[in-house]
Amino acid sequence: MAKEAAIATSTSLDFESFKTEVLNDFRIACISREASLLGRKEVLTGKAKFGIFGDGKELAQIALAKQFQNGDFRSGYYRDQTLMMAIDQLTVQQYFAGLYAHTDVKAEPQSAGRQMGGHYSTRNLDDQGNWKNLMAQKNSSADISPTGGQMPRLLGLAQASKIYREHPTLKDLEAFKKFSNGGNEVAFGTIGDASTSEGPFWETINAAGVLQVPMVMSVWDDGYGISVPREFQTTKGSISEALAGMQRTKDKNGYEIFVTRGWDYAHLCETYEKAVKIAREQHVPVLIHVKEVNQPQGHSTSGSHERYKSKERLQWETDFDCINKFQEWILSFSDKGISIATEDELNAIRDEAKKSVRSEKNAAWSAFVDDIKQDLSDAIRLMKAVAAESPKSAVISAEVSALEKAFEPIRRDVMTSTRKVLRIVRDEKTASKNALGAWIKKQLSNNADRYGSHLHSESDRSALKIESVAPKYDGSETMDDGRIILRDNYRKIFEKYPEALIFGEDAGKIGGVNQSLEGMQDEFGTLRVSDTGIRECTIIGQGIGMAMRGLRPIAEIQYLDYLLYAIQVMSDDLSTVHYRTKGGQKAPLIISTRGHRLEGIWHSGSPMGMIVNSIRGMHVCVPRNMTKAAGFYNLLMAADEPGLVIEPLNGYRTKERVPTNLGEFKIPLGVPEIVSEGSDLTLVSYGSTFNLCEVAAKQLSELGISVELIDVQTLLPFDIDHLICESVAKTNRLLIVDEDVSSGATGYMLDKIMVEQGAYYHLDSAPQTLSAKDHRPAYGSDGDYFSKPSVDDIVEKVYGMMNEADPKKYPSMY
Ligand SMILES: Cc1ncc(C[n+]2csc(CCOP(=O)(O)OP(=O)(O)O)c2C)c(N)n1
Ligand SMILES: [Mg+2]
Repeated sequence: MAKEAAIATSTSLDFESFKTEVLNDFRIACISREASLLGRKEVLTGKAKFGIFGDGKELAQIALAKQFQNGDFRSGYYRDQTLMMAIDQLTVQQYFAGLYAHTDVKAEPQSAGRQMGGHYSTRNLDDQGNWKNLMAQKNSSADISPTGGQMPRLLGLAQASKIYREHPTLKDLEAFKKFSNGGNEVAFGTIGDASTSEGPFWETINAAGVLQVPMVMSVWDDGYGISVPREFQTTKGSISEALAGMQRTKDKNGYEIFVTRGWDYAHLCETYEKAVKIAREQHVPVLIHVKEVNQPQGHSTSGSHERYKSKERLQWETDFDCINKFQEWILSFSDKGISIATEDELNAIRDEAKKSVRSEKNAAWSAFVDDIKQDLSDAIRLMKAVAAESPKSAVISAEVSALEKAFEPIRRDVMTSTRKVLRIVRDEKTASKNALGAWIKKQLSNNADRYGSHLHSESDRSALKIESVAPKYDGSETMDDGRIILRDNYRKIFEKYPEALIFGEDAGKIGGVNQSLEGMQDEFGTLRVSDTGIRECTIIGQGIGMAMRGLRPIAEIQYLDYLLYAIQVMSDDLSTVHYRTKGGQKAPLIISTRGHRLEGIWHSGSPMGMIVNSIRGMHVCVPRNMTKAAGFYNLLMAADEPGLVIEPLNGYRTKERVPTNLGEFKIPLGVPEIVSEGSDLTLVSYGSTFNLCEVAAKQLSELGISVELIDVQTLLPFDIDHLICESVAKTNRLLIVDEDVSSGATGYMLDKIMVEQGAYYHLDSAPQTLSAKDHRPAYGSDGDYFSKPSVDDIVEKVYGMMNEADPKKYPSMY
């Protein structure tokens, strides 16, 4: 590109300002590069465990950063250090703190040491868990490692701008000014060329084109995904060619697609300026294919690129090193008698970058080590005191001196030594032993905070702190279909929360396949109640991104069976966001679906064991009827964390009493309901099988068996106050019933009740479980009968347990 044009595109800056800007960009590029080079050394010398760096991607990110405004969001991946530095959201010291896994959030604000280096984020919540003013800062959603995993949420981050621009009331409400200024914010996505092979990439790209959201998608195309070249990844070996059909035309919406090169500073700047303007002003998604991006150090510290790159390609990495190219470009100005800088001046910038990065790295290391030093000196002092009082002082002293001599000891070394010493003196009764034991306990608790806090909200709006409100009834015993209770409850939610949105397959125009949203779109508009494509993964992504920008989305997944398409993003992204930022970000998304019963292999699923084990960090509600479901929605709306509500599929047309306080009553989480009291056996279930248990309990009472019937109501959290254990203490027998596979959610519940709650102590019979068959349920009512627990199965299972206990009273049936 011509130099004059480059100057002109720089938003008509005068030459001095232009020069300053260019040199500042050069400086950032050099600093970032030095951080990559030194970062690799830190890993190779053992000071950090793993390194993955942004070398070679500097220029494109600097060009992008120029267009990044306050309120904008990034959803990217591990190569984006330069972007984070250029938008002032990452210092070099913080960068190294991340590499070392410094657990102090002040030193390492990205994740407080929880994530590998190279995983970036901004702190969007204050210390109390409340939203900061996101319009006063540049924002990055927290990265995750699965390649392409940043894509679904990117869709929602971009869609939030559209909602804020087009929503009839939100833009005028003071409370939402911290999230948007009339929807002018852009969501910037970044991805590597190889990761565009992932399904979530294509799903997101298509959905953003359909939705027409302000998303600027950059592909850093360095030609490799670790060792696998682009030709094995992408049709035509080019993502922009493969996506060319998405290009918008005069009459049809679509994408604006740009192609540029990773070493061409002027063209990059020009491209980003044009591209972002289109996205920001017109809400049109944009793809920027940045080709010819370098990878000077190869993929990561896990291997060397000499193993798989040709000599020519390795030579190209040097010849087209983007910083060298940038330097050439700067120097070429002098041909025309205008000078940005001389070679000496540029070399001075490089030298200065080297020095400053080294000194910031040293500062990060000192801060990291200092944090551990205190623990180390306390541990040594306490162990020495133990040695002084113990007859085994020789072996303890050896342990102490090994720790004293250890090279760069970490917390694990300190803990291992102290715990070993405590074991050595386990039979001694000395004050020093007690002091050491107390100190170890305190350390375990401190480290539980360092490494284990913030899986859930710790704010005032934690779901566990929201007060429950019982459904009220006016005594008229009005009954209606479950779906009507849900629908009318949704209406109340939508009136109360202007930021509430619901979307999913068939959720809009027809009001859901079960009519639980009937008429909602007419009443609240297509922006708030909308149909989506068939794309469960990005329906959740829409929800995550919008929830990160102050909206309250309810993402509809048509059937529980299809949640599997979304489980990856729920597990990797949604469930971990609060934890992986140590409370720096949240996404209070509600996911609504329906499952259990019905018929056929893919319309009757209840894979609850898989679900509860993959989404720790979320709440999982398994209501047995729609009043309960509505109560969970109301509670989750008042809270600030994500939850999944699984409505019982066969409950939409079942009549229920209609509460008078729709939208207000709230069912607490983690509190089972003892639906009927009994003395012979505790029968535990949830959702649709609970209703079968209720029928079975009546039949059992005719057989002279008194069952205490408990609905667990939520699987995550599970029975916080151990009510089930109390029940078992009374009945001394336990049967758990559900329609997951064997050892699925029944195995989970059994562990909770027996191990965590200690109910084994009260048992007179072996605890039992009754679940569905391990095959998927066959179609039709007979398929259901022979695949899932029936009332007969439940009755006979309970009866069998009683027969074993008292065969005289309960003679064998078979
Ligand atoms: C889902 C998933 N599969 C595999 C990996 C392992 N992995 C990490 S990076 C990477 C290559 C990604 O290449 P590309 O997207 O081109 O990004 P680049 O590293 O080249 O910038 C792979 C396969 C992963 N992190 N996630
Ligand atoms: Mg690549």
